[in-house]
Amino acid sequence: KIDPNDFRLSVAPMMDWTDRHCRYFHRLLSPHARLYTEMVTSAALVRGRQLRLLEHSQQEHPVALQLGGSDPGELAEAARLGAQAGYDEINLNVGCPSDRVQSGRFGACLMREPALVGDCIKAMRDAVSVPVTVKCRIGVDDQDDYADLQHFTETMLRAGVEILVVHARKAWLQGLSPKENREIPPLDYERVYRLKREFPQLVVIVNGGITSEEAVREHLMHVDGVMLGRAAYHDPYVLARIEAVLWDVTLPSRESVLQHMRPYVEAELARGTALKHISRHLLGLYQGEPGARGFRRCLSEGAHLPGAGWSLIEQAIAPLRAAA
Ligand code: FMN
Repeated sequence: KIDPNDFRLSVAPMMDWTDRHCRYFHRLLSPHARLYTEMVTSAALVRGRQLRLLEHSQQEHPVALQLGGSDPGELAEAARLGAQAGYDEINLNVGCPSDRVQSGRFGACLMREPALVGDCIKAMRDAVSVPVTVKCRIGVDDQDDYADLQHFTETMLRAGVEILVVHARKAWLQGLSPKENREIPPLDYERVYRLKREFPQLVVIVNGGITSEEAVREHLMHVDGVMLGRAAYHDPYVLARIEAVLWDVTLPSRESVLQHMRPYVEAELARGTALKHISRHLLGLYQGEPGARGFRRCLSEGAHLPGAGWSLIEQAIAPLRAAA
């Protein structure tokens, strides 16, 4: 049985960003947030047998695997592999507009084919017992009336979707880069709120442009959950502030969060992971604080040097500690 409370806060799937190191860090900042993997294509898992893409640590839970694809049989098999690997949720990407993704017929272009998405969802649901969820946009190209979103949502509900994440802007499939598609089409939160009013049984999560705990509070008056993408990456401490507000816990210091990374970093270094693959996700921790630039510079420059280890992180914090 799905508890909407479990979906109040999540961190968006982001290619090249939300890898397992990043998710481990975000988990320390927010013990309750739902974390999403980068998108993994069903073809990579099923045809390519790239099962290493499913690697994650036990501390990441609750963690969702995001899949990209449009072949019901292949997605069902990929979902099964994901559930078997321990993921708590399987999410289908129906919102990503990049060219590469369109050529394989998945991502946002699938909003034009709700029936096909419905078939994918049914096949995935038959294959796993964890929730199967969808992440979509409010529209694509000229298919951007509320009625289009309503029809898409009805089809998802019929296919058994109980949780829908909606990036509150449409995507232009021609002419805009993926980055422009995250900035240019205007945000329309009201459409997402309306969806929740009209489909109260559906757990609705709003995404797009959310950057503060105040904004989170406001959105939660209208929908079940919020999903943060870029803000969580560039200013990760916002996750701790939101956690403190939503779950009424005391705010940990930035430094204590970093110190909790230490055993993880040391274990990863011991298995041969280079520090830079972990430290790049930490660069924004002091965003907005005095000394943030020095911290960022020390970490980003030092992490490329051979043999970089935990002492580099201590070195990056030292001036901030002295200032405090
Ligand atoms: N959305 C997906 O559904 N799957 C992805 O793999 C994915 N990769 C992304 C990579 C980057 C670097 C960024 C910035 C966004 C990506 N997105 C992807 C979109 C985000 O999940 C999110 O919907 C979008 O950034 C809007 O939320 P925000 O304004 O909070 O960043």
